[in-house]
Parts: sequence; structure tokens; C-alpha cells
Amino acid sequence: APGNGQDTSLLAKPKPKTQRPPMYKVLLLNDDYTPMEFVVHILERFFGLTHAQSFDIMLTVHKKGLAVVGVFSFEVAETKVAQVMDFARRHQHPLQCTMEKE
Ligand code: NFA
Repeated sequence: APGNGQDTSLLAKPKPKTQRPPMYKVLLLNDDYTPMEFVVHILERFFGLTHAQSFDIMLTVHKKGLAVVGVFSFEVAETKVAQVMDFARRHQHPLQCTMEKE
């Protein structure tokens, strides 16, 4: 700092921070109409989860209102959200899936 007689400029090495890309949580939201089995099917089909894992996450969403289904790169998260939203819409269920930066 100027004036305090302590010049650390020769010793202080800048720390090169390696930048990791941000990751995105994919969230599933509860509603009153989408059948439980349909949600389980979506989790198995688009997230590669087992039936037991899918059932657990579905129940968490049902009871808590939402749950994180997985954490992915922006591009993968975007694709998963689009796949879920399209599949739900085609089956006329109001299921909502969103993403948010971790
Ligand atoms: N709450 C829905 C029902 O009782 C089930 C559900 C679970 C919907 C998870 C959306 C997400 N049929």
C-alpha cells in the first residue's frame, strides 16, 4: 500500500485461477395432476436413473414441492429440460422442469 513502507510487490505472486465452467441444477416441480408413474417414467427415461432412484426423487418432489434431479453442464441441462417439457406437453401433463446455475 502507498505510504506504509511495506512493498510486497516482489514476493506476492498472482494466483492463476483456473476457470471451471458453471454447472446447472435441473429441478423438477410438483403439481396436483401429473401421475406419479409418469414422473417416475420420465426420470428413468431422460436421466438414466433406476426405478428405485426415480421413485425416491418423485416422492421427494411430491412431498417437498421440488427436487434436484441432477447437475449438468449448461448444454446438457438445457437438453434435459427441453426433453422433459416436450414429453410432458405431448402427454398433456402440466409437469414443470427448470434449471438454475449452481
Ligand atoms: N403430486 C402428483 C400427484 O399427486 C405427483 C407428482 C410428483 C407430480 C412429482 C409432479 C412431480 N399425482
